[in-house]
Amino acid sequence: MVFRKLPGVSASGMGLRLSQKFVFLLFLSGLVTLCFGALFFLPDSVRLKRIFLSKTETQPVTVGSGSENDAREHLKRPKDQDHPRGMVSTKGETSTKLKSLSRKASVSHEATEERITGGKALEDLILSRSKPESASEKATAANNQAASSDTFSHMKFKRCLLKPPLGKDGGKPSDPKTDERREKVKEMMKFAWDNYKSYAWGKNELRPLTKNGHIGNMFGGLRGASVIDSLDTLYIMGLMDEYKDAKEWVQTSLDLNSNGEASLFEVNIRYVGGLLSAYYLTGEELFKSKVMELGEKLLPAFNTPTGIPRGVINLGSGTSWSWGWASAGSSILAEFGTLHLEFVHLSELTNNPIYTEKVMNIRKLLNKIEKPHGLYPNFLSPVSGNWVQHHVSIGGLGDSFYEYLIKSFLMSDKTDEDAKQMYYNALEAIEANLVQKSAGGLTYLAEWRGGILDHKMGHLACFSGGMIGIGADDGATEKRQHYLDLAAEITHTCHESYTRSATKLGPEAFRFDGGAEATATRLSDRYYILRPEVIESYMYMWRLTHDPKYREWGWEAVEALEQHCRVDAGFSGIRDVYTLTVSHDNMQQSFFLSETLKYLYLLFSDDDLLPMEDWVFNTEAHPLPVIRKSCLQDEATQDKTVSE
Ligand code: DMJ
Repeated sequence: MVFRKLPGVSASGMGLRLSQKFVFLLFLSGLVTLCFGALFFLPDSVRLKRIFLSKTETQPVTVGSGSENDAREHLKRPKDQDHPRGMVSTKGETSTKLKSLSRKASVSHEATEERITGGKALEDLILSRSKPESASEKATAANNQAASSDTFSHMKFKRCLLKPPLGKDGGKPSDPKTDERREKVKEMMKFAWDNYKSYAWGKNELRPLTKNGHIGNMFGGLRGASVIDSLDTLYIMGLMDEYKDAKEWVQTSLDLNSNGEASLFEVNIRYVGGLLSAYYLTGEELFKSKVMELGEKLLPAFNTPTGIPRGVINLGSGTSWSWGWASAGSSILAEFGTLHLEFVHLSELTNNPIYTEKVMNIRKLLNKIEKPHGLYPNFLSPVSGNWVQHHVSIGGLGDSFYEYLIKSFLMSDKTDEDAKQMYYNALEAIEANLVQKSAGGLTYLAEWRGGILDHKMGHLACFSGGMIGIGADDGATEKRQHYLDLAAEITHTCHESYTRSATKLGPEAFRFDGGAEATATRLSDRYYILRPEVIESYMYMWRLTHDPKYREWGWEAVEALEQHCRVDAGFSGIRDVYTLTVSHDNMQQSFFLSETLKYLYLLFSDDDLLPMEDWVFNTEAHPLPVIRKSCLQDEATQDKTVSE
């Protein structure tokens, strides 16, 4: 028997009976287990950690940026090595210990909060660790492991905000008429959501006429775009039952293991942006682990000689390529230039600099490259890093690149000086080359084709009123009023494009030539697909000036949407804004729930709902918090002290 073989002591020689020997050994092994376990569960000790944790786990991550090899390396790395290497905290011991504590299961947000406030959370952490894993817990175990490398992210961000995100009373305005209007917008959201839920649950968009769902091919097999795009809107509107349904869908049905071809840009602004803001607003770890898993799947798109990502990526294999319609295999400015906000936040959440490195590499290249008249053309080769065509537009293909420059500056707590400089330089070039005054006195942004102006402005370009407005404070002091005036003039022109149509909704593009003034002259430009940009500018201009006309203009849009776009089972785009016999396009776009209705709701809310000092909206209107580095570092130090 094994007892007899124990070296040194002969159990039988001590005259013990078999049952006594068994009890003795049981006691001995219990003691050993207890001592060993204590090494891990007792408060952290640097010395013990040095002995028991391997060296690699405490090394800061060092990853190169933007090169083809880095991305290939990333792809080659076996999955199980990916997280430990990629997600290791660079901040030292506190997070390393927490990581080892919560290896197996997700650490609940509530437990984390209690821990910070000195409650019994350490116990909770240990208990949650030993709970048996459910199927869905298993499915996200890898992410939870990474997510827990910095379990305090949400609390840290919350403590670094200047004001409560939802204001005093959810932004409820004191004026009854405005409140009534706000309630109307909330009702529209509920109607749009309920119909999506009834007829298209889990699909990407609702088809309100045929009462079914639409999947499309923009999201590479990912589903539920309307769910992800709605999470934060439902939450800020206080539609909590609906929000809970949406959250549950994410928990049970959002499958990120798709193998289809996705637009990097669309997945980033809708899914990454939507999950990030849902996480920051609610603190639900579920959203954090999902967004971390998704973020990682996007990295191979940067696998190009320049690090400029291609437009399309297969989310399963990581292979990427350019859009067939983009000239000479080029990448699109508005696509690769609209990743910065989300990717910087991915680095914050994961403690992994790789995401920031990827977008900083894009920034560096764009800053360095020669620009015709200071303008940024819309097509760039991801292979050579040169412009492919000299088409410049503040509307489609270019738009959100400019938006992300100024917003990167604002989101960095006004520390990202390069972004600021690039933004104001670009704006100067836009003013010098593209800003025009029509015969009728309307200010508009023309497009530029190799030096020749095309006197057309797209609906998409109407976001620029708001953008120029929010950037007015940070340029040269003497230009502040000038920028506010320019922002107001552009917003006015966009409003004109609405008032000059029969439906009071604006066309996809309007022109200022051949006698036209803010009207579409081509049949193919007459449609309206529930886009937000004009209303987005009303919202910003309202916050910046409190001129009541912006709320009135917003209300005109609500009435027009109700009259022409609301159908039995949701809201639909229309084919021609110039006729009252409307023809519906049978599509309730996910950005209608994410942007159009959210901006309307904010327009009729007090300014303390998602205050602009604390929040920056991504281009799909998902709010992301300002990153206050010094505050966050202080918080990290405090967290460390608490844990020691
Ligand atoms: C949205 O997905 C985003 O606003 C994007 O930047 C541009 N197009 C749509 C809305 O029109």
